[in-house]
Amino acid sequence: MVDRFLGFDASTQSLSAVLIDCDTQTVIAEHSISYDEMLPLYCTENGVLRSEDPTVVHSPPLMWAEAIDVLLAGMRSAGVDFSDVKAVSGSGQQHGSVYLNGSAEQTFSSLDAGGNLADRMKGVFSRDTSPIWMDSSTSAQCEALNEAVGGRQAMAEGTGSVAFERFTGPQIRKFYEESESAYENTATIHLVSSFMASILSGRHAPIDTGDGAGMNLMDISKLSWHPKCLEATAPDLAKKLPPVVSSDTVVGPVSAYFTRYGFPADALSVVWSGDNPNSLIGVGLVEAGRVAISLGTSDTYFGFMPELHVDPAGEGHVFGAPCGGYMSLICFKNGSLARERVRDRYGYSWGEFSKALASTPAGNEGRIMLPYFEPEIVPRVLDPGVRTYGLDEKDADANCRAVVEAQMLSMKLHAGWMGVEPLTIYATGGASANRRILQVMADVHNAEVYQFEQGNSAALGAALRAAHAYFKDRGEERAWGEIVESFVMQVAGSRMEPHADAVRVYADMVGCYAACEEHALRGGPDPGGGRDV
Ligand code: ADP
Ligand code: XUL
Repeated sequence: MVDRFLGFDASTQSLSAVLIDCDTQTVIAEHSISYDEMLPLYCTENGVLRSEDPTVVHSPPLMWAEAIDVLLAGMRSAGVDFSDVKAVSGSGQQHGSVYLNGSAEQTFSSLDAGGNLADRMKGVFSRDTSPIWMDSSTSAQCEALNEAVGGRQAMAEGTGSVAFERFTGPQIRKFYEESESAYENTATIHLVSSFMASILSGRHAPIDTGDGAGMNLMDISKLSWHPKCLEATAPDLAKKLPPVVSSDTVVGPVSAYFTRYGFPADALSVVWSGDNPNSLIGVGLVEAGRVAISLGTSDTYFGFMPELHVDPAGEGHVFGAPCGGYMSLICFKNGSLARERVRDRYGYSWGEFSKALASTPAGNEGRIMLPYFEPEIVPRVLDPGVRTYGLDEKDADANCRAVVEAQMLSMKLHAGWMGVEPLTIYATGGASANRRILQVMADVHNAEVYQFEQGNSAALGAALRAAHAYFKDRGEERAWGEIVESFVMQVAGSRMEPHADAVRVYADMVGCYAACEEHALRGGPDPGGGRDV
């Protein structure tokens, strides 16, 4: 018998899938499509739609649906065989919300009644676009929600995070305030994860406790909807949200629609989760003490957290962990796209960017950049703009180093509340392929850093969750350690050691970086050389 499992990753810029075989303990296939390239009709740039207001960032949910067809058709023509797939799950970019009218239920259950996914799904939306995690347009709603539940601390203790602009609750409230009749027309509100899972399942799928925690709507202790938050957000919200369930819930068999790609009729569809909870599994962080840094569209810093405690400064988040317990996380919006902005400004390739890192000294001779190309999540910056200290815009190599050092120093500065001084960091996401970036990571954090065989930890984590849920459903539950051990493999020889000299430089520099933040964001004294670009 062959036990194969498929994990999707519906991320900001692409849809990917990883097919694993639990018997041979191998990754069988891995495919990815970029929305901009493969679905140009939706006119996205880096997977998103911008508007005149830079704080408003949406994506078309119909594009995500169509991407499933494009990806699976591509995999089939590349010879990938789905006939032994036992279960499917997935990973969604977190916080984004999808608004469906009352016809969605019937549509999900009759996907195979003719046409492709995009044809079938066209009429189901009560809102054509979905606000995503990059949207920061809901400050007023955040303030109102924090107040309604008894203040920032009460919101953080109740839901795992203070109200954040990109979180789903504030976004829903804004939609209700601005488009009341469209809100009333909305029968169901999904996350990206539960929307995609609904397509795979042919019925409304629930939301798991990993992704549900990114909404400011879920009680983080009880792992169920928080009545006070729901009430404060919008009328009748309880009726519009799918149930919240544990991350190993089987939704049902995969929709009959997918037999056209060769999926067996009895393959199971398992609840999806957010990309960060999936990555926790996909890098094997099922125990405390180590952390992972994902360098994707966003940069995230996260770890397993056995006991619940929230960030008193209100910058971090606590989500449910798919393996039980919790995970802590901080998210930086100016991740890969900020590195790309600097790289592109000087017409560099990634190879040249790496050379720039190699040819400049740790600490950049005291030159510092605050890389707020976009509004930033941590620290909270609503009014974007890059600030530099002693850095000459014409010095291309120093600017490349400055953006990477800023990102790593900012992580170091803002992750203290998690209470973990990591000796080992697992690096994942697209930019983790770049070893020069990882050397800065190792030096700033004074930790060894490993790369992984499978760079897409979110899709791999989803496939591993599908496997865990499948065996549990059969009454043959396997320990998480057993599920992840053979797949979560560090690249042989990828271990990066911190360099003692650089570690000393950064131990001093973190204070200077904090002083620059203080000056730029809170009117602290000018640490010298400051000017904006
Ligand atoms: P997502 O969060 O959307 O899943 P990925 O994890 O796939 O994103 O990462 C995509 C990003 O990886 C790209 O935007 C690109 O900037 C970055 N990237 C890819 N290769 C390199 C490289 N060699 N060096 C630095 N960054 C890279
Ligand atoms: C996490 C966050 C991002 C998105 C997109 O809170 O906003 O990491 O999940 O990757």
